[in-house]
Amino acid sequence: MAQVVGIEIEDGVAVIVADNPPVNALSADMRNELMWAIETAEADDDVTAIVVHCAGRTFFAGADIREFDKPPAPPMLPDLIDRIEASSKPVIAALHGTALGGGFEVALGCHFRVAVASAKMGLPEVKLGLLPGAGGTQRLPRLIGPQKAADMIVSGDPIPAGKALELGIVDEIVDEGSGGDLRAAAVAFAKKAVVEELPIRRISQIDDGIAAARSDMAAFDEHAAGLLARKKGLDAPRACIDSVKNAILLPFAEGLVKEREFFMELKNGVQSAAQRHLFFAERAAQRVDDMPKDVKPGKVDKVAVIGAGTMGGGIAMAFANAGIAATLIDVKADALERGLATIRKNYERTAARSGKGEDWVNERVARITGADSLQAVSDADLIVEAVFEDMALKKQIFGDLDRLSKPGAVLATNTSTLDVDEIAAATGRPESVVGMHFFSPANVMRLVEVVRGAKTGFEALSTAIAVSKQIGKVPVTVGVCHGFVGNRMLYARTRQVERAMLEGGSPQAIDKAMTDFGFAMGPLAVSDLAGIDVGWRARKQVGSTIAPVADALAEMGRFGQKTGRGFYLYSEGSRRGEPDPDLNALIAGIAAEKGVTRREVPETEIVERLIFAMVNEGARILEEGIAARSSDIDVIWVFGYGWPVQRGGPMFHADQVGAGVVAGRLSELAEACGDETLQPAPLLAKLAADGGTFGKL
Ligand code: 3H9
Repeated sequence: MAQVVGIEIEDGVAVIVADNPPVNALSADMRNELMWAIETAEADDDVTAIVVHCAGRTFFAGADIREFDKPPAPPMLPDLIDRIEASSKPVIAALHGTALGGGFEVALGCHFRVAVASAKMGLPEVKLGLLPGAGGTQRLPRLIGPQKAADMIVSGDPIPAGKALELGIVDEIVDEGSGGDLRAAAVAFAKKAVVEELPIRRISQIDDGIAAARSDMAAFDEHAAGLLARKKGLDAPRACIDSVKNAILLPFAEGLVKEREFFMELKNGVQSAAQRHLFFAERAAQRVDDMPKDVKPGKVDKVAVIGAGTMGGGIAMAFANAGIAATLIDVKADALERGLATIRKNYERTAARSGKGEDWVNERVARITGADSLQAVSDADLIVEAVFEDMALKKQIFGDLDRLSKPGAVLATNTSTLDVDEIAAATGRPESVVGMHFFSPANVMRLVEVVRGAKTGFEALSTAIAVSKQIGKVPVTVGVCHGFVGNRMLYARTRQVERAMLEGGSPQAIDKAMTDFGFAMGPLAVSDLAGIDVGWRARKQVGSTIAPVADALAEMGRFGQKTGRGFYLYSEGSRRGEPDPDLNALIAGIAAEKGVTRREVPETEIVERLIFAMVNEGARILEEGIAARSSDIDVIWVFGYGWPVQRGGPMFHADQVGAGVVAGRLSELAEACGDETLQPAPLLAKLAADGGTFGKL
């Protein structure tokens, strides 16, 4: 019967080998066969100990997430793990790659753990809107104490094997660097366990770590409150804490039952569905459906970034952080000097905050070299132009790059709005030109919109995608239009933010509606932070009149935080905006000029106006083929614009609300205010009529 699990006997040790590429997910087949294997090995009189080992690149990376949308199939993972733990013969987990989620829980059900030094382990379920549902919240606190367990479970971040050894999670580390072999080491450990009669260690029966916590629950509660403080709006972290608390207060079996209840409740809820959607959406976004299989991305060892402003500096840092040498080019010597100084200052600030030393700063700074002439692009594999948004200047630069860069170099523009095809036409090699739209601050924000021009070649495209991944970004391929996907939808939202203000919604009410929806900051507080002048200048260039209130503020020199006045007022040195009592009169004046009648605008209407307008623009973007799939739009908004993960992205959210409801409300709003852009896009109208969903597109 075995398809994914085999048993190999070595010197009386049964090595259970699981092989289910790519990540050895614990699918129903896998659970079934592991149950068979453990029972077979235990029943075999010639077997004295058991090793659980995985073939391929990793130990089990968790439950099979795709199964969560189907009815549960036995054996359930907690039962399998209980069975492993109950074994009368010592069971040793041999860990390599990433032992995550249910995979790590299998390891915790084993009696001992041996790991290669490069292994990582952890419980990332919270990132899928879940809690560990196969004993993780009950066993880990018993092994390492509830506070440290809560740290791992609530953050979801994996830890390296060395740290796991320190915490007492792992019993032995195998150094592959000096020729160590994991399977051989695990078998040797198993034999030692038999010969030395090491007591079988069932974590469910350990009480030491939690006994101390039981006598000081206040300390745990305080620690937990700190962990939850930054998880506003998310259900899973709270459940993680409640379940760890059960580990302290309840017998193991009862804690396990409650953990299962939490797990099922979260799994069936919309937050986890949203976060699971994003897990697969992030991976799907990296695929270009018509990319021929034999296209290989070019190697990028050296990057040149043109323009030493905030964006260029951030981009150079993003490469330097990943160990790629970058030349920062600016023809203005003072701008270059300022740019390089800012980079050093940024690294020093990070080092001071995170306790990193001078060496760390110097190492990164040394990867970035300054140059004041475009000639310095000559040996770069990838060139990213990041000068300000001026088509004539960009065309001139790309003409120069055509002459100066080596054949095969990828020529990327970081434009956030301009026509990549027009820029590419300034060169004699448009197939090498691509957009790489980073988001500010570029060393932090993870999204890169990879803009595919009409003539962009597959090699350049695949290199831009691969290098973005290499530097830890989330690349999403988009087509050419004004603002691409993210900013185009942002403009649609800005138009409605402004309309809501003119009709009577105060900046505070609008920001509150969006933070209640789940955004960390409202759109107007963000404008004040980023600088109202940024959008104002961009709108002036294209003659856009969508933001009369913001434009009026900018004309008055009210640029936001940097001038102490914007949509809010900021007292000296404060980043907390206070409402401006005079702003209402200014907005009312603009409304009167435009003939807009003012009224009370309810919060629900603000949310619908802003969010549904984005969905509508997203539908147009899909229709035009600017985004390849609706889930790409969700990834862009989550990773580039802080869309709340628990709402899965604008298109996922629209499916939750229903296309019919979205289209209906948009028609009503369009009617009421005469804004034709609010009329449902043909695709949205079609989904509404057919009962369809964006999720299928
Ligand atoms: C859990 O365990 C719940 C339990 O507590 C309780 C249960 C009762 N399932 O990321 P990659 C696919 S929750 C299904 O590109 P990498 C992935 O979609 C789970 N599929 O590779 C992709 O498919 P495709 C807790 C999965 O090397 C392919 O494998 N575990 C799963 O960059 C390659 O993935 C996690 O949350 C899965 N569990 O990174 C871990 N994992 O080629 C989730 C991956 O069609 N996984 N796939 O696009 C990861 O974090 C990364 O995949 C990993 C490898 C680090 C393992």
